[in-house]
Amino acid sequence: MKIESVELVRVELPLVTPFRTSFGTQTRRDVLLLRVLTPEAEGWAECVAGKHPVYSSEYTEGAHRVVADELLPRLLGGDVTAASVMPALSGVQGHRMAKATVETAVLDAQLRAAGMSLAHYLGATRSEIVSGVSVGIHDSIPELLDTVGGYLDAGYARIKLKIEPGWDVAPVAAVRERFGDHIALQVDANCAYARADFRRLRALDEFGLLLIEQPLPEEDVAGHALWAAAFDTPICLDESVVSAQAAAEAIRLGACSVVNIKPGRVGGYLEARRVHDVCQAAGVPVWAGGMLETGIGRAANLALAGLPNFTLPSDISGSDRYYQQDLTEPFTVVDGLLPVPTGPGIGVTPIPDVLAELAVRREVVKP
Ligand code: NPQ
Ligand code: MG
Repeated sequence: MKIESVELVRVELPLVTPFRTSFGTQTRRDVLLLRVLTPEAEGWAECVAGKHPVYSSEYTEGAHRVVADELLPRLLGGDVTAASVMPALSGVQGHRMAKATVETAVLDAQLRAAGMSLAHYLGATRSEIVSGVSVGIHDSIPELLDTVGGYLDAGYARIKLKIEPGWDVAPVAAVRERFGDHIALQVDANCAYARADFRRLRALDEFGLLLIEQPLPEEDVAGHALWAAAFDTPICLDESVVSAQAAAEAIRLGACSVVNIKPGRVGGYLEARRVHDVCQAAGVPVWAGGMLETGIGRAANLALAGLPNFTLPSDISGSDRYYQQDLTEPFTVVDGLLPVPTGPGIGVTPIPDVLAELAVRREVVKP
C-alpha cells in the first residue's frame, strides 16, 4: 500500500469512575489515535499508553512524539504492508506501544481494503468472548463489595481485584465471604510486591483464585519462578511478557502457568499472535488483557481474544465500564459475553461527531 498521510488524533475521555491500581489513580484517559490514509482505505488504531509513565515507561505524549518524529519517517514513502512495519522500525529501541499503534493502523487499512476482518486474519475460532472486569482498589471493603455486586449483576463472568500491600487478603476474603466460592475470581498486583512478601501473598492460596497476576517487578522473572513453585494458585505474568521470546523464556523458567496478552505491551497484534502460539505450544492458557481502551482498541482486542488458546475470561469489558460516551458504537455485555467484530479490519470506526467533540489535538504527517 501507499500511505498518503497519517493523522495523530488526541482525545480526552473521562472515566465513569476513578480506577485505582498499585501504580496510581486514573480519572481520565489521554488517548492517541492513529488514522492511516491510503488510496484504497483508511485504517484506525489506538495507542494504549497511559497519560503518565506509571504502568510502563511509555506514555501518551511520548508515544505521540515518537510516532510522528521517529516511526512514521522510517515508514512513509515506500510500499507499506502490516508485515513490513516492524522490520522498518527495528532501528528504534523499545516503544512497543507506539510501534504497535502504527502496525495496527496499517493492518486495519490493509484488511479494510481486502474486505477481511481482523478476527479472520488472526485466526479467531470464536464469535463471542467471555467478558471479565477489573475492579480497582477501593477506600473500604463495603464500597468494594457494592462495586463487585454491581458488576456481577451486570453479568460479568469473572472478577479481577487489583491488589497492593495492605489491600490483598482482606478484600479477597470479603468478596469470597459475600459472593461465595463459585464466582471466578483473580487478583492483579501490577508488580507491587517484593520477594520478602512471600508469606503474605501465599495466604491467598486458600481462596481458590483463578490466578495471581504479576506480583513481582517486571524484571524479576526468576522471583516469579520461585513463587510459582511454592504457590498452589497459578502465577500469571503481564508486565514481564514484552515479546514472544520473553513468554517462551518465562514459561521455560517455570515463572508462570498463565499469560495475559496485551498487544500494545508486546508491540502489536502480529507479535501478540506469536505469544499466543508460543503459549499454546507449551500448554499455557492465555487471556486478553485490557488497558482501558476505547471502542477502537477494544474491537481489535476482541478479534485477538477469539483465538483458540484464549481459554480464560478476558479483561475486555463493556464500553460502559469505563466511558459514558465511547468513541465508537458501544460494546455491551450480554449474558457475560461480548461479540467478536465481523466487519472489515477492526470492524468499527470513531463516530465522527463524537470524535469532533472530544478531539483536543490533531497532527498530520505526510511522506
Ligand atoms: C493490567 N489493566 O492488567 C491493566 C492495568 C492498567 C484493566 O487492570 C492507563 C494506562 C490506565 C494503563 C489502568 C486492567 C491503566 C493502564 C490499568 C493499565 O494490569
Ligand atoms: Mg495486569
